[in-house]
This record gives sequence, structure tokens and C-alpha cells, in this order.
Amino acid sequence: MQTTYVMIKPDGVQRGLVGEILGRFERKGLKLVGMKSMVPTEEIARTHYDVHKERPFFPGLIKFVTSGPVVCMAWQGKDAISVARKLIGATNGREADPGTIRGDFGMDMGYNMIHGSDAPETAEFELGLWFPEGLMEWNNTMGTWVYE
Ligand code: DAT
Ligand code: MG
Repeated sequence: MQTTYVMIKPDGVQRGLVGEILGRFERKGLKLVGMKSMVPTEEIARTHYDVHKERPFFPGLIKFVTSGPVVCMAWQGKDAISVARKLIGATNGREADPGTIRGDFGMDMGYNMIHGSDAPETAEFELGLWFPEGLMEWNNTMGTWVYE
């Protein structure tokens, strides 16, 4: 089992896509083990996107992600990291496949509505950053009908 960090960014919240987006993760069969909403501080945004700090788009990215509420989520399941990335789609909405979140709702690179961890190490780092209080442990009965 893996746990991945997924975040609906301010454009997703502003556009009223929270229910649509989180419904896709639910329907896929992933288990919700953490969820909250906040307006990120500059500090948490900079730490989250630290790998991109030298890139030209970094200042704009920080301004964007701190501009309003985000929805922070932790989703658990077999291969949850790659499963979530597949649901999310390619970074640029114009290139993302139809059927993915970015492919169905996005037309740009920066305004791509959602973040998903890209590897086990980044998932661990991001979950610790956004959920320092820890995640929920619970038994979801649905799981017995999701995995053979
Ligand atoms: P992803 O979110 O698909 O993991 P990433 O980690 O390469 O993509 O980049 C993080 C975010 O930064 C991405 O969701 C949107 C923004 N971004 C990436 N490349 C960009 C670019 N060339 N111009 C503008 N924004 C960019
Ligand atoms: Mg990334």
C-alpha cells in the first residue's frame, strides 16, 4: 500500500471543481486518509515546490498557489502514487489525455488544477509537510470489493 499527497490548487477551487475532482479519486477506489483546506502560506508553498526554486516560473507558481484556498488530500491504495498521477494527467492541460483531470478540464500549464506526488520519497516529504498532524487510520469496508 502507498499513500500519495494530492492537492487541488486555487484554480480548481475557484472554478468549483472540488467535488468533481475528489469524486474521481473516490470512484477509482482509493481510500481517503487525510483532507483539509487552507490558504497556503508562502513558506509552505516554497518548501513544497523547492525542487523548482531555480526555474523562471517559480515566483509565479508561488504567487498562484498562495492566492486562495487549496484542498489537501492524502489517498491510499496499491500503487497510489502512479494511479493518482494517471488520473491527473500530463502537466499541460492541452497535452493531457482526455479522461484525465487535466485533460478534461485544463487548457494551460500553470493553471492545471491539481498536484500529485511523483515518487515515494516526494510523497513522504509532502505528506509530512502538509499533514504534520498525521493521517487517519480507518477500515474502509469498500476495500474488500476493490481488491481481490
Ligand atoms: P507536475 O505538477 O505535473 O508534477 P512539475 O512538477 O514539473 O509538474 O511542475 C510543478 C508545477 O509547476 C506544475 O504543475 C505547473 C508549474 N509549471 C511547471 N512547468 C512550468 C512551465 N514551464 N511554465 C509554467 N509553469 C510551470
Ligand atoms: Mg511535480
